[in-house]
Amino acid sequence: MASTLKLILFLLLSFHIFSLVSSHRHHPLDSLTPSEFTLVRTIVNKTYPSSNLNITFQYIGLDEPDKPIILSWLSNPKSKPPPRRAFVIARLDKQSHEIIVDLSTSVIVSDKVYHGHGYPLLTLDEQSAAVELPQKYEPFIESIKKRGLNLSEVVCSTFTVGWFGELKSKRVLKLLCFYIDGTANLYARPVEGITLVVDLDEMKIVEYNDRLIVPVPKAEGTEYRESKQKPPFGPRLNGAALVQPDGPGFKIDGHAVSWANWKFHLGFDVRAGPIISLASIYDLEKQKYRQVLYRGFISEMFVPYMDPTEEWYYKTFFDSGEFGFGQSAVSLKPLADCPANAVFLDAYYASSDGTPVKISNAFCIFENHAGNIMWRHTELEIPGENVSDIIVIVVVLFEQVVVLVDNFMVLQITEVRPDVSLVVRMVATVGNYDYIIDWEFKPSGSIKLGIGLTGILEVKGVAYTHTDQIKENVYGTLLAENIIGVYHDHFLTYYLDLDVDGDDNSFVKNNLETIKVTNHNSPRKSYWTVVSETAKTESDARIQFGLKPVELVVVNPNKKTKVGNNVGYRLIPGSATRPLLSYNDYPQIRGAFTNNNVWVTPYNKSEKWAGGLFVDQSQGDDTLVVWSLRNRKIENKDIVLWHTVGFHHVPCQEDFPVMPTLSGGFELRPTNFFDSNPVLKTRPPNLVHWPNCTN
Ligand SMILES: [Cu+2]
Repeated sequence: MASTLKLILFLLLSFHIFSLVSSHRHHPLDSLTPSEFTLVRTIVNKTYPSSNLNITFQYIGLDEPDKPIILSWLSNPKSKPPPRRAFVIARLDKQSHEIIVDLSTSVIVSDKVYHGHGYPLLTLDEQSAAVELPQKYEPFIESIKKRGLNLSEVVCSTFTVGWFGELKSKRVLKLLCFYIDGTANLYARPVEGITLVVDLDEMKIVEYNDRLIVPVPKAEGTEYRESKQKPPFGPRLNGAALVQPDGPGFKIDGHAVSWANWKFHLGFDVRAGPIISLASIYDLEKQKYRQVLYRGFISEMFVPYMDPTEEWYYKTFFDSGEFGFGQSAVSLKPLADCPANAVFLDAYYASSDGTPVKISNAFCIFENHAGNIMWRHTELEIPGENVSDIIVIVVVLFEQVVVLVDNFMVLQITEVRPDVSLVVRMVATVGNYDYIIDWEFKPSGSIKLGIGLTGILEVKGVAYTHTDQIKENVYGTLLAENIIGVYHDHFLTYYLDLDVDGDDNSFVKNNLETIKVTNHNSPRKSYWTVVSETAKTESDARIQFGLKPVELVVVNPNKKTKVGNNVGYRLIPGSATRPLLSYNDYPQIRGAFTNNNVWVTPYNKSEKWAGGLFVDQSQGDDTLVVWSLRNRKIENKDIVLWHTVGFHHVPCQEDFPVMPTLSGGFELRPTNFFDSNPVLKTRPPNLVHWPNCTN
């Protein structure tokens, strides 16, 4: 009996060891695993054992190996992968520590105290603790009573305070509170006029201001839950089925994804959210994969509100660096957030005490059959000959038909390729707003980076119930009775380390310029042509959209197509939106990386976060703007393209009580990268036959 038990134990143990071993076979760019988070926690806690030093982990993420190390590993992926390291930002004794932990040797490689401006990412735990404080704070209880509200129906939320010229500041955040009586849409019912300031190191309320009483908007009309809606319902939408009887056309090996002609690595970071690395595309002619993007992610998101009054002026958020896009990732709902053919992946981050937290279904990956056309042509110009030929042609060529137009007979050729793409999706719900982040890979070589804005607007309570009553500046749109949707912007800055067919690239501005015809050889008076300019240094590559027509291409000056063009990838922007705040306004000093839509920098591992590593209450001294001032050489170098996509948001009534998705984004598109159309020889996808259906 005992020996049987031993055998079972042995088998269980071996299986456990085996599963550990197999789960430790990392790609060097894999995000940290739960056991690695635990290891980091153990190592750091062991270094600071004193229990009265209340250590909190504000950020733990992969300290990715240097690029040359990854590239050399890639050339021989069977070789030993580079050592795994974690980068940690911890708060300890009111100081921010930057710690690097070597996970293979369990050793702290470096630990330095940060003395600069700004503070790290806010953890969910400290925000949860902060919002509990008002419930026991006597002046607040009094203010709520004064308004005739029920304290148990009041919920507070956290808001970063920004920076407005203070020389020194404590690590604080502000709380604003909302009334949830009769609705799940708490953001629609602000208890306006009260501001609380919480010191996060002390975890106590240090400032309180009850400045004015404004009617709390009513609950009626604020619900978004289906179960709470009353008839009439509509518009009615019919369902559709999406089946892939042969399964998905993509493969996921760990976090490496391959599909059609693409392969890439999908990582997750508590701050950035999704990180796409090592995206390369298979060239059918050259019979090999060719590099496109070494690494891409959303580096920062700047959301300044346009209300300068006491309760609102500071609302100038940096959603990625203050709240964390990854930390804000929510579990995706199958069949709703993603289609039926989607595959879901979980993600992990570390909570403030360092223990791993799982976000189930944080990503979905799916083949997108959106009903779009990849390419097509109908040819009407080829004359037909006689009817018997026509019949032969129709039978043999299947897609070719013949039409008779006014007795003139033509052979009509139609070729169509339906578009299919691969989408990687994550949704970050940063408080009231929901951001849908899509990376879409197309067989044609394009990468479309989509961003969808939905969720609840940040609104302000006012006394007005009709626009006729408004005689002052209210800084927004009256959306419903007592509710103003305040004007604001969303600026998303993407980090795009393009490696077009190799890591040494150049940035080319193809200016479209009007040429006047001055001689009399042509009846034309003008035309436009392309005048190319290669950016030599960083200052040549700062672009504001909308000023003049230009095509922006990242080329590999060392690689040419058969006919001699430099291989490249072009940036096709979505909109020409730029900040409207004065350059010397404090929020814009911190968000100055949005002053240009495009920046190009030489690759530097430490330059990741456009608004700086410590963004909360930052003073704008560690931003993309400051790095770029060095005006480094960028021609035929390993370069990084930074692109800001902006939205000026003038709220409208349709955005209330929940906002239909507003979509934006941009495209990275091959430009003389291939020798000809890379999807010329793509066959239409196989027809799918329903398993038990004869008709
Ligand atoms: Cu908005």
